[in-house]
Parts: sequence; C-alpha cells; structure tokens
Amino acid sequence: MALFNERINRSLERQVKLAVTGLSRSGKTVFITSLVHQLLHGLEGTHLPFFQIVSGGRLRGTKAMPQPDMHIPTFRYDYAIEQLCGDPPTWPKPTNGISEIRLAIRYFTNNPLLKLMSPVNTLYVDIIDYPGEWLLDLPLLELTYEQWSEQIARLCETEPRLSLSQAWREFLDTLDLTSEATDTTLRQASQLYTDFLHRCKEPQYGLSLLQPGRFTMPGEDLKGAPLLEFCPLLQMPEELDSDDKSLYAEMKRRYESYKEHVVKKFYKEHFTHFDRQIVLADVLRAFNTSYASFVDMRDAINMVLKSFHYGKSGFINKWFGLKIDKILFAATKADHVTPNQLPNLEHFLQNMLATSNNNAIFEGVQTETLALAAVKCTQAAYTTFQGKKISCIKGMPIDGNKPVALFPGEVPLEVPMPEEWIDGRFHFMEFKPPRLANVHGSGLPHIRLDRALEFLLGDKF
Ligand SMILES: Nc1nc2c(ncn2[C@@H]2O[C@H](COP(=O)(O)OP(=O)(O)O)[C@@H](O)[C@H]2O)c(=O)[nH]1
Ligand SMILES: [Mg+2]
Repeated sequence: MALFNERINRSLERQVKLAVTGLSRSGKTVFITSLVHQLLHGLEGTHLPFFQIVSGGRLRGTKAMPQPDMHIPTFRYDYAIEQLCGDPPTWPKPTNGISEIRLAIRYFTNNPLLKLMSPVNTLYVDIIDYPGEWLLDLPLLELTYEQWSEQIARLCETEPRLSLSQAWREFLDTLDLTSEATDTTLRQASQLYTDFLHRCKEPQYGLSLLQPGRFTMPGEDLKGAPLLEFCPLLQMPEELDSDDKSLYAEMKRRYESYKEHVVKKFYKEHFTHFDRQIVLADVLRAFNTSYASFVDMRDAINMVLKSFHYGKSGFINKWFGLKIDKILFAATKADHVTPNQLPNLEHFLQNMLATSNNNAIFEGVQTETLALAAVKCTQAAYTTFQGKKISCIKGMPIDGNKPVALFPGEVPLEVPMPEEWIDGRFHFMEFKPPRLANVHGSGLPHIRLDRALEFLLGDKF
C-alpha cells in the first residue's frame, strides 16, 4: 500500500526530491533547519513575501513525516532546532554524511484539474543533505590511478600543499612499492595522506579541492573501512603483473574499487533520483583567507558542477540518467555583509561560476544565483566615520558576549588580483545565532530564503 501511494504521488508530481549540497561548513544543516522551520511556522505569511504559496495565503500547514528511503539516515531537525532556538542559541553540530527529511505540505491548489478532485492537496518534499566533497570524486571515474596520482603530485609542488604534505611524502620515500603489500603500510600511508587533507582544510589554509572526497567526509557507513586505505603515489614502478601482490598493485586495486563501490554507488543510489538541487557556497570565507584558498574553492565548486553537466549530457547520463531540472547556486551567510553589498555578492558568485554556468553546459536545466542567509544574525546599522555616514552591521561575535558594529568590507565585483588579497582587507566575522523572544511564533529571521523557496518549489503548487 505504501509503495502504491508512493507511485501515485510521483505520477501526480506531488512529490519532489530537493537535494542540498555544498562543501563542509557552507551552511547546509543551517539552511535545511531554517527552511523546515519557515514552513512549519509559516502560516501567517508575512516573513516569506516572495514565496507565493505563503504570501498568497494558500498554505494550509506543514508536517514532518517518516521518510520514504529507509537506507538514508534521518536529518535530525529536532536536534538542530533545539540548539538554534536554545537559550543561549548555538549553531548545530557539524555533520559529515548524507541525511534526509520528508515534509508534507498541505495547500489550496490553483490547478483546476486537481481542484476538481480536492481543493486541498499535499506536496511531499524530501530534502536530502549530502556533502559537496562527494561530488569532487566524479573526475576519478575518468582517471586511471596513475593519471590521478600525477595530478595530486603536481598540486603538491606548490604551497601550501608542498609543506603540508611533507610527512606523507617522506613516508612514501621510505617505501619499496614493488615489495609485498601489508595492511600496516597501507593503513599508515593512507592515514598520513588523510592527515594531510585534514590540514589543508584547516581555516588558515581553507583549501577545498581535496580528493578522494570520502577521506575527509567518509559518512557513517565508511568510517574506518579498508576501502579508504590507499593513497596516490608520487612515483610509479615500471612493471605490473595481473597477479601482482605488490604495494603498488594493491593501492591501484583499492583505488579502482573505491571508484566502483563508493563513487558510482553514490551516483546510482542517490544523485540520479534528485529533482531539484541547491548548491551552497561560503564565498566570503575565501575572502578572509587568501587568494590560494579562493582559487581552490572556485576550482572545487566548478568541479562539483561538472556532476550536473555530466548528469545531463555526459557519461553519468549514459549510465544512469539524471532528472534535475532546476539548480540554484547560493552564496550563504549573506548577513555577514551590509545589505547594499548583496548584489555584489550575487554578481561575484556568478563570476566564480562563469566557466560552468552557461547554457551549453546546463542543457534543459534552469539555473539561478542568489545571496542568502538561512539565519540572519546581524542588523543593518549606520555609523559615522570622518564625518561621513557609512553603513555597517551589528551582531554578537561568535567568541564574544558584547554586540559589535563593523564595516566588513566591500565585496568586489571582479576577482581581485593575487597581490590585492592583502591581510585585513576583509573582516567577514562569524556571529552567534540571534536570541529570539518568540522562536516558534514565526519563522527564523533570514535573508532571501523565500526567493530560494519560490525558485526551488514555487511551480510545484
Ligand atoms: N551568520 C550566519 N552564519 C551561518 C549561516 N549558516 C551557517 N552559518 C555558519 O556556518 C557554520 C556551518 O554551518 P552548517 O550548516 O553546519 O554547515 P554544513 O557543514 O554545510 O552543514 C555554522 O556553524 C555557522 O557558524 C547563516 O545563515 N548566517
Ligand atoms: Mg552539515
């Protein structure tokens, strides 16, 4: 019966799978939590002016429901909202895998056909949270172990990777790749390589292009699995027999099995079932860090986007087919800039995506870019500086107990030259979530979340 209902919902297009991705700390958990909160508490219609079903008074109510996919962990909205709405409010704990939540949205339909059957209808929205890092693995499918190793070796020729990879590279130098593989050596090599990736990720380096994606974001099912115990090599031995038991041959086998059992599996089991996608990017973090961090993030995001391109017209499509018809790219944490900087932030994101986001690549997919804040933690304010009125933002810094007012810097329209990324040019500070008097009386404060909802779901009602 459940399966039958599931099919009916799908055929009447009353079900939509909305996938949320982005690199770690880009704001996925907070975005989904706020989105669910907006819908659960959104009846009065004033806080989502651009989401027409709400502003037009057609929303009857929303309920969280048991999810349809039993093999995916549940998105813990209950935990996240408890933290965000606690006193004092705190940010939800970081997550590192895939999760899902189903919402049933009851609404008055405008569709004359559906109206005949029933004036009140239900749209089931399955929201899936998954790490953008997993999409960085797509290029591996087209690379041999040797080709991939060569790419990593090249990346490690320049700073900061050159210094950060030193311990791992020195260990590789001690190994005889033609000698028989042992579990201890494989484990040690992969551990040192994984440590290197984690160091790259530290805020002061802020690197994003880290492969394989599961080494830093294993997800619950793969933590500590032998499948993750390999690493690229900096030099390759000449010969390789098919029954070779050498370290080199074993590394290569594990790389191939990672591609087969992890990368392909993800595309087949999850990616191809998504209807709509939002890709979140914390563009401002790169500004705070360095030019190298920015370039790495831009390359990583563009690599993530290749999954959608290949899904529509390339090799993924040939294997599995992809349904996604709308993609929204969003610059998150837009409450870190003054309101007059929002257009610049959107423009800058468009610029970052310029190589991927064109019609030729996204055949038949509608795309849009937006700057948003899922939870607005700052207020716009004004201050005078040398007799001039300048706009600033006011909020509670993440590590303080007194509100601060600051001018965080202008978001440039074009990518600054490498020499222009000087220390202290930007102060995109992290803030605590706001304390609210009546957290369940209305949706959480946000910036442009209603526009995101209208783009992603508006046409489904
Ligand atoms: N000011 C502000 N900070 C945010 C917002 N969304 C996320 N953050 C910050 O970014 C961090 C990471 O967010 P999270 O949703 O856990 O990222 P995820 O790893 O992509 O799931 C949070 O702990 C907050 O510090 C937002 O809308 N506004
Ligand atoms: Mg998360």
